[in-house]
Amino acid sequence: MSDIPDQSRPRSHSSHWGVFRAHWQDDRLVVAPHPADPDPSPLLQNFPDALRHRARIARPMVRRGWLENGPGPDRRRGRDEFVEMGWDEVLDLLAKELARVRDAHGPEGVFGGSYGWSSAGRFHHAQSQVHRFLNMALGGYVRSVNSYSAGASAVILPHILGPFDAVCRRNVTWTQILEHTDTILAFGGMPLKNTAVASGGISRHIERESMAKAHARGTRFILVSPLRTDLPEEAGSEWLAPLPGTDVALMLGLAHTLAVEGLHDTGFLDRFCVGYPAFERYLLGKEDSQPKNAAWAAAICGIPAERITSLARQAAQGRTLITVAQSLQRAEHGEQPVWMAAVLAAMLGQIGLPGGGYNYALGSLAHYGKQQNAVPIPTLSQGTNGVKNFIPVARIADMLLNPGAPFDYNGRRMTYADIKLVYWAGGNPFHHHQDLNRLREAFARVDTLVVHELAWTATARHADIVLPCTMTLERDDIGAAATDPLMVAMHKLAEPFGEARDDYAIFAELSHRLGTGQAFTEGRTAQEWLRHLYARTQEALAESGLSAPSFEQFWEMGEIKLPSAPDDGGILRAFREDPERHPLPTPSGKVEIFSEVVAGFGYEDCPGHPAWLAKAEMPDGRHPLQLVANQPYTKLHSQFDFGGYSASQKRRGREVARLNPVDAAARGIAEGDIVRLFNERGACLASASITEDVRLGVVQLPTGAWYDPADPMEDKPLCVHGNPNVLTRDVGTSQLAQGCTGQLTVVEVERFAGNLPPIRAFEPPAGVARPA
Ligand SMILES: Nc1nc2c(c(=O)[nH]1)N[C@H]1C(S)=C(S)[C@@H](COP(=O)(O)OP(=O)(O)OC[C@H]3O[C@@H](n4cnc5c(=O)[nH]c(N)nc54)[C@H](O)[C@@H]3O)O[C@H]1N2
Ligand SMILES: Nc1nc2c(c(=O)[nH]1)N[C@H]1C(S)=C(S)[C@@H](COP(=O)(O)OP(=O)(O)OC[C@H]3O[C@@H](n4cnc5c(=O)[nH]c(N)nc54)[C@H](O)[C@@H]3O)O[C@H]1N2
Ligand SMILES: [Mo]
Repeated sequence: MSDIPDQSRPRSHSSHWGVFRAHWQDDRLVVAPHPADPDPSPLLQNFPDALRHRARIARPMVRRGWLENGPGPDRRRGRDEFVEMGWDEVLDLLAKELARVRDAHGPEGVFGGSYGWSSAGRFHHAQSQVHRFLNMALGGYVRSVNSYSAGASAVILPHILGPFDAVCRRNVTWTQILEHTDTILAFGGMPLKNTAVASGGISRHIERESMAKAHARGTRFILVSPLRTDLPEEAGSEWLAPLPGTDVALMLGLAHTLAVEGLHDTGFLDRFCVGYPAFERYLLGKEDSQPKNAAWAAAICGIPAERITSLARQAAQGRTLITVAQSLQRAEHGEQPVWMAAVLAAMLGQIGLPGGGYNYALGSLAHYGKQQNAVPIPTLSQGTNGVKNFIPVARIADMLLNPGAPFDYNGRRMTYADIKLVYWAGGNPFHHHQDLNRLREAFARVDTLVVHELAWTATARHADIVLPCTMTLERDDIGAAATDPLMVAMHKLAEPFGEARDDYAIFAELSHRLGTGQAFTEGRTAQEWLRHLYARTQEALAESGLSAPSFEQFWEMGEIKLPSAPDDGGILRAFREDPERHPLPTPSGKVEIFSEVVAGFGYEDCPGHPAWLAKAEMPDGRHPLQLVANQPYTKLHSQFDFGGYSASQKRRGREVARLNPVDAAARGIAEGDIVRLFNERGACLASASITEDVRLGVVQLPTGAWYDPADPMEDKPLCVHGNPNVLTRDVGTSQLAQGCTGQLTVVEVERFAGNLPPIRAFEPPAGVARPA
């Protein structure tokens, strides 16, 4: 298994962006999508060049200042040289440092949240590995909860409808849409670039053909978004472009029209919901004398009042599905659009009907709109974390900068831990976090930062100890996701780069040094773990009376098809069919249009019913443009930014920023010009693309370009490559959820007239010998 017998024979593998087969031809890996995938992702072509790219990390490295002065706060992180070290020596050093922190500060001094997507394999899943290791070797770690994806929605949805998965994943499917849906009102759209991706893997990209078929049958798609490209041409959509961040006002305008024209379903509101009367008083302006009518909404969001009223009437006819992209809640007061869309769907009375109601995040990832598997997929047990303290994931810099300070989260008053050591494996905070110059300051405060990486990301460059790990193509694994019918044998396709080791092997070695080797490995090699994890699915298949191939057979076949659970609409359908027998898991058992629990928290930034709340940051004279920092088209997050497809879509080596012709002309910006985007937090360069597909007043720069400071010695260096997170604001969505708000920020853009600085993001850092 683990050696590579016949390199010219295609072998199966999987990634978050698709299942594929690969073989070697003339010293080059040839990657071909799964033959049954109707719309494979071009992201697959990031693999071949990535394997042996100079950005890979060849051997363990230790930061010179840390080595010479020992652990401690140090502003030289990200500015210092590195020293190469052999594996035995570096593992001894790290085991000693872990023991020091454990003994002096306890596991409460270690942050092991280690947020990030790493790779699709279920065993070599870095985040699971690092959590398991820290639980067993140190007794636990300060963890993070929720995600950058769904920071606000994951907290608000259980208060108002039910668990996140019940609203996103086990709800409306594309099959139901094809049969039943007349209108889809898609806030933030359903861009095909986003459904290219699902964590754990995706074998068939069905969204393009599903939208084409639905459109052909007569489904009307209405795109509410600053970018026309947020729905594909196949959907034949109408495009409405409100000012970003103002969707709640638009939704209230729609709701007001429904209420005053008697188009709302009072039967549904009475029987299945609580709190509509209180919300309606707000909607009609009974308390603040401001009805949230179409004219009021139009003045805020920029969609004409007549279109708002006609859209409300249209939505009240036939089967209507409302979707809200994750992006809308990755912004200040991100809880509000998630909640308000649910209220709108409740007023339309269609929650729980096939193809109707509300499916939060449908179209944001390929997980949603699919059927669940009827058998469990492999997962690695993480053990038990003895530390109770945690942060909402996007509060990382706040925590490191303010040890001991209080903060609010979902009704609790909590305290930030005092972190001495940060351990990261499988994520890239210099990709995912906001206000990167502030993040650099935060990382300067800890004693030790340890990073396992396959390439020289900015996070690796800011570490004290950098351990090179294998990438997915360099090891055997099993790919599977709860909403994809294929479980994939991920065959090793290449030898590890340089001295890179699997995360598992690194943690096993460290565990042995810390005396917890047996607990961590349970005496299994990596190959034995794969068989062990496979057995769970195999047994479930056998119990269901289905064919349950042996591990050897599975490995040889390359994939097995898993059975699906019925397309039954989940708990929302069951609730609609019999609300007494199947109440929702909310406090009232019903849809909470007003939540006593949320109101009881007393948060001004998240009151007891959805509301339009003024934003701290809106475009103004100094920063007149709204930056949309969305998911990239050419990669998953920052992964393989140095890969062939990602590189081919850059211009003069930089990320592309898109803006409207009117905004470009006003600034003397021409197609292909290098521009500087800036605000008081930072600045970055990008190549300008001018297009009517972007709303007036908006500039769009996707995330994903590796942070590349012109002069790392500066406190707020210019990022020459186009990482928008030097511009974004590091604040929580509200006291309720404290989610990430990276999607929107205000900026100004100008033509960059200076000499173009070189891109160095993919050059190994100073002091590192080039691999032979
Ligand atoms: N401004 C702004 N910021 C955002 C967003 C936004 O919309 N706007 N979106 C946010 C969202 S939704 C998300 S999910 C986050 C994503 O943030 P992340 O998940 O942190 O981003 P990735 O680039 O996927 O990071 C994964 C890292 O793991 C490494 N890796 C891959 N395989 C392995 C492995 O086997 N072992 C180890 N040790 N490492 C491995 C990769 O090289 C990569 O550096 O970004 C968030 N940030
Ligand atoms: N190719 C690719 N696909 C991905 C990812 C990736 O990195 N690359 N990441 C995956 C992950 S982890 C996640 S969580 C999902 C994220 O899914 P999302 O968060 O939904 O993805 P985004 O692309 O950030 O945003 C979708 C669109 O919302 C629009 N938008 C932004 N702000 C507003 C607003 O205020 N109002 C309205 N109406 N629209 C707005 C933008 O035009 C944007 O293109 O994507 C997944 N899919
Ligand atoms: Mo995400």
